[in-house]
Amino acid sequence: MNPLLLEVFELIKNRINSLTDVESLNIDSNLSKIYSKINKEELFILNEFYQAKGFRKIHVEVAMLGKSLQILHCVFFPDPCYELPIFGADLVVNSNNISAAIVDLSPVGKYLPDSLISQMSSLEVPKFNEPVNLPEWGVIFSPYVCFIRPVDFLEEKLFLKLIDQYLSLLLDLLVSVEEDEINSLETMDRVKYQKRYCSNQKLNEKTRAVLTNFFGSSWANEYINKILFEC
Ligand code: BLA
Repeated sequence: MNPLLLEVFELIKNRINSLTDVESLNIDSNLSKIYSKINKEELFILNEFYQAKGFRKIHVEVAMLGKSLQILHCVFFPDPCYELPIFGADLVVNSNNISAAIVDLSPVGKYLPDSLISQMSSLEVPKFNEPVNLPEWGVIFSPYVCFIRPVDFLEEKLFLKLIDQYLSLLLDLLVSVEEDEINSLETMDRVKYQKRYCSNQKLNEKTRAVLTNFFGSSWANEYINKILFEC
């Protein structure tokens, strides 16, 4: 596996293990470990799901599709009773180059919480050499989204550090945030924003194209709707 993906995977797993009341969620084993071989290309997907205080679902996925494509996908979907952003990261490796690296703490309201805005704006985000433009559906991301193509090992390390800093801000926020009632207006509004996050992510034609190419369109649709962005 690509070393950066492995490091990101380990970093995220360590953060998950540090959560309060963390439990792994069982899913259909046909979907947690996927293996298939098509036209001599081997396909592996590993999915892990967790739940913890403050998070309704945490999903980490590693996919190795054929010889050249590797993906690390991770989303921390917050429990909507808490005013916590959605942590999301996606790293795509194409023929041993990181072709896309994105990380964000995305709002579940019009804006991120004020305290988070001040912390995120005071982070020293490096000036990466190859920023990538967001697609139209990317309006779900925060102004602090980082979407780049790392140009060298140093940038890979800096991106790894940024992922860690975003996770650290998220988990610090969890300690101070109050739990709202499940039927409060605030909670219901946050549910609405999580749904919008998922529906916009489903418009990612690049993800759909890759999954369709390897597994066919009906499998890809079901996987996107039920595993990646079920809400
Ligand atoms: C882009 N996602 C991509 C790309 C591929 C995938 C191949 C294009 C990379 C490139 O331009 O070189 C593929 N991503 C996958 C697949 C899975 C996956 C197959 O997760 C899962 C099996 N995507 C997310 C999350 C975010 C995200 C959580 O899953 C953000 C936090 C973002 N990926 C994202 C964005 C793009 C992308 C914004 C660029 C899309 C575009 O330019 O149209």
